[in-house]
This record gives sequence, C-alpha cells and structure tokens, in this order.
Amino acid sequence: MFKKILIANRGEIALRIQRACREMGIKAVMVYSEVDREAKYVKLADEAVCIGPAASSQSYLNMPAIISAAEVTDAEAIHPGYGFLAENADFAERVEKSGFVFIGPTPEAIRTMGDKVSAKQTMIKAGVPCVPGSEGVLPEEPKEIIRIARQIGYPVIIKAAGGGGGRGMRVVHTEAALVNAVQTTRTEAGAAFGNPAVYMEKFLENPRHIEIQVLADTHRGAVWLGERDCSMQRRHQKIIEEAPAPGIPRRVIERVGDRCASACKKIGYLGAGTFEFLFEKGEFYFIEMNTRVQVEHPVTELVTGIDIVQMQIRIAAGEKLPFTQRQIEGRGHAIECRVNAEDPYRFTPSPGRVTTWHMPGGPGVRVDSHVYANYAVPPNYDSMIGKIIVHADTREQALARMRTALSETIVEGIQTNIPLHSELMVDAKFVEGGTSIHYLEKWLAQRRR
Ligand code: MV4
Repeated sequence: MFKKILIANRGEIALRIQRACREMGIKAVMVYSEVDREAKYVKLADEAVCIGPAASSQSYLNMPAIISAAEVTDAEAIHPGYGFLAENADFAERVEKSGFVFIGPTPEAIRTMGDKVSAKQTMIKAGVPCVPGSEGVLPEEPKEIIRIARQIGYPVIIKAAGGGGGRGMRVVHTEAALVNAVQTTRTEAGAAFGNPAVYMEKFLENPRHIEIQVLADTHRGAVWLGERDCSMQRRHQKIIEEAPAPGIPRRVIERVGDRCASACKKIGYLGAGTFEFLFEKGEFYFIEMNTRVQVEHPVTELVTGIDIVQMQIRIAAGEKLPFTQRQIEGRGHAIECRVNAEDPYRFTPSPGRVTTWHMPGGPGVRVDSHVYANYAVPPNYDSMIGKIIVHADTREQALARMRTALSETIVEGIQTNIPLHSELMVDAKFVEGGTSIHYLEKWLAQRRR
C-alpha cells in the first residue's frame, strides 16, 4: 500500500479523500490555492503545498505545480477527486510519466470516454444498450445527414463528440431545421472543445437519469454497485440523488448492471467509474461514462457499505477487489441533498463568511463538508459546499429522515439552497418517486414564494 498520497483537489472531496487516507494509515499531502490557505482540511493534512493563486487555471488546473508538489513531498500517488483534472487524460499521462500512480483509470480509458463518439462505439461493442443514433461522427454531406435523421426519426439531438455533461447539444424537431442545426453545433463545438465533430441520437423527450457505479481492478475483477437516480437537476447540475432508483424492477437494473461490469472487463477498465443512462419506458440507454469518483458516491456507499474512495486507492495500489458480485447487496434507501452557497430562489452564488454552521446528526445521517463556523466560502469555485446524506430501511423513512435533518440544519452568514430541499422533500411528485430530468425546471417555473 502507498505510504503517501497527494490530493489534487479542494473542498469536501479533498476532506473525503483525506479521511480515507487517514483510515488506511496513508499520509495525505494537500495542495491548495492562496484563497484556500486557511481551510481546516489544509491544516489537518500531514503536509500542504501552496500551488498558486485562487484562479483554478493557476492552481488546481496547474499540472506542473501539482506534479512538483508530489515530487518535493515524495508522494507516491495522486488522487484527482472530481472536476478540475480528474478526467484530463494528459494529466493522468504526465502523472505516470513523472513516476507517480494516477488514482483512476488509464489515460487511454479517460481519452476514449472523453470522446463521446468513441465512448459510445466502445459501449455498443461491449454490449451496453445505447440511444439509437448515427454510427459515429456525422458526415459533411447534407443529404447524408438528412438520410440519417429520417432513419432515426424526429426529434433528434445533435451532440458534440468533445462535449458531455450537457455542453454542446441541440434538439432538432424538423427536417427544415436539421442541416443548419448541425452546422451551428459544429461551429460551437470547434470553438468550445477544439473538436467540431458531432453525432446524432434519437431525442428522448422525458427520461430519467440513472447511473450505474462500477469498480474494476487490475486482476480482471469488475463489479457494479447498484444504481443512482440523479434526475433531480437544474441546468445540468444535480441537486438530489438517491439509491436505489424508485420504481424500476430489480431484474431490469440487474440486466444493465451486469452489462456494465462485463463491459469493464472487456475494455480493461480500472478503478471507479459511472455509466450514465437515460431511462425511458422501461429501457436503459447509455449516454456517457464518467471516469472519476462522483459527487453522489455516498448514496452508493451507504446502501452497499462499500467505501468507494478506499477502493479507488486499493485498486490503484494493485490490490484485488475484496468481494465478488454475489457478495454485494443493497440495503435500504439513501438520499443526498447537495448544499450550495446560493440564493435558493434566484440561484445566484452566495459566497462569504459562514457565521453559523449547525449540521444535523443522529442515526443514518452523514454530512460530507469541509465547512465550519467562521469559514469563508471563496467566490472562485463551484458553489457546492457540502452534502447531507441519509440512509434508512425504506424510501419513506429516508425521506422522513432527510426532512428532519434539513430542519435541524442552520447555516447563517451566507444563503444556501436548504429551503429548496425542504420544499422538494414534501413535494407530492418527488415523494411518489420517479420524476424525470425536466421535473425540477418545470416545478421551479411554477413555484410560488
Ligand atoms: C440526451 C437527452 C435526450 N435524448 N440524449 C444532457 C447531459 C448529457 N450528459 C446528455 N444529456 C441529454 N442527452 C438524448 N438522446 C437529454 C439530455 C438531458 C439531460 C440528461 C441527463 C440529465 C439532465 C439532462 C437535462 C437536459 C437534457
């Protein structure tokens, strides 16, 4: 096992990874930007290295500074967390070329999944069900594009190969609008991702967003750890996640989960990963794969009892997965509410000094956050400052537990989205379960205050 790991991230996930290291007897090196200097998780680290000014481009995205920090502290491995450099294949490559272990999949796997066209082709070959669409990148000829769209049937969606996470997409309802839409999406994609390639899919009008968590080791072992329902989102930012996904028959999930684990073996995937699916009318359709630990990993941890971050570290150190698929059992129901420093009605960021930070507790309540009373939320990064996660035997009990947890939570000095969560936890449709990816935005448009 590693003696020392460098954590190339900040905020709650930096603290989460630091906790895993400590539990495993591994020394944790933190890197931090000038504005994160006073953060408690930086002070708690075994060592800490300042890697630059507040701007991410000069600190948490600064590859030479991070690799130098690993060199001067003699760290053996680098954990990238999520966001920042976590899915940057060039970074993974530079980490390994510098003689460190990148805690994650190979640069090749990151690159393949980063290109959404090659990701989809890989999954089709590996037997994972995908959204019907173009075979690869769209050709230049308008006639060919029209033919492909007719074959798929309208509405279609044009997506950038270099996009993902909701960037670089355009829905097309009629043939009259098609060729122009493809051209515009290409131009935008070229400017935004340096890659003008686009592909086409059947547009699913009202799906749910369900994802499958996987772990794969260097000994050909691969398992799936159940699913998460992440449909409650606004502008491609998830705010509530839960496991299991309400109302989907176990055998349907098992079929797709087994396909994901088998795909991991076929492609030699390594570490933790997430297969993202759209779920509509009883069917799963793969859209993208994330090659990192995700914000919402705790709901899977609570339901399976498996520490995903520890597993990432063990896999990177060459250990075998300590369980088989048959030994993985989901127990009860978990729900996560992301706590954002923002106006709960207008969604404008609300950085600043937290004067009161009173977090909930009791059985089945977990809080993942780096915040404390008198901590100043910097304006330079994502507005997510923590997560409240609950676990109980049933979904109903988990909902009750979350309502109680939210009612105990007091944050003063900044605005948070806690009031929004409290409203949603008593919303009839959410309580019923199975709302689509469009539910929250429609709900917000009708919301009274
Ligand atoms: C889609 C879709 C409907 N049909 N693809 C948006 C994010 C990116 N990961 C894929 N996205 C979508 N792809 C087809 N063929 C609808 C979305 C989508 C979405 C997906 C997941 C979560 C939230 C979403 C919000 C709007 C659109």
